[in-house]
Amino acid sequence: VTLCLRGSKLQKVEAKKAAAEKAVSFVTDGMLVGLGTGSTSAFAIRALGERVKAGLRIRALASSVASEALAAESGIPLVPAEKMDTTDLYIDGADEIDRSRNLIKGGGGALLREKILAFHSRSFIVIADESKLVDHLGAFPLPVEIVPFGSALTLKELILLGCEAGIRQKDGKPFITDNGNLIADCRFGSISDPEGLNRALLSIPGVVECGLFLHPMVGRVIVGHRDGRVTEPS
Ligand code: A5P
Repeated sequence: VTLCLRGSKLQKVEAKKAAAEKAVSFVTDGMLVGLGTGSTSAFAIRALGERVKAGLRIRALASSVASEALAAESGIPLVPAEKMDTTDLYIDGADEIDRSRNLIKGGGGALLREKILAFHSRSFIVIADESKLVDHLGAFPLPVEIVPFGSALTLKELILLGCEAGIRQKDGKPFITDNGNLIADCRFGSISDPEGLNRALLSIPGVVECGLFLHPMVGRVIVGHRDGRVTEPS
């Protein structure tokens, strides 16, 4: 059983890597590239670093402190935050992807910076292994970034929208985002109207952003499979 589990984990890693490498093959000289956050994005950052070492000339913007550190370690030239501009290509993972290319993101807690970079990109490629494809969004708890001030009241409002919600914890303490905020993980079960929910969430004072990345934000979805193939679901 242990060997089997280890094997399937390895295959998942290969699937993520295959999707990441395919997306990185679209990066060309002179591009400003947005770097996502999470384990799949980490493969993309490392693959991009390899291409930079081989002579590719690009600059990059990172969606989290962790991705910034990985990019620097991988030799990718980074643009300082105050010189931020629209990226030519943004590459990032997702927690769930539906058939209309709507996403849930933020499992890693970086959804705010990710959404800013995704919004201000000329092209957004989502990379994932096949386990992220779903018929309906919502089985994965929707991450919502909220400010600490009044967070108990904000949480009550979130629950009134029909979910079970809790403040994300890490090592026995509330998880704090790179922006100094909290994450409320909201279990809606199945989200039938993502646009309506996005609007309702953003109308609550104290909500900074939510992890719904909705069509037409996403340009392409590249899915890696356990046998190493990559496909683009239509
Ligand atoms: C980070 O905040 C998230 O949006 C990630 O993109 C998402 O959680 C996917 O992460 P993995 O690639 O690690 O599954």
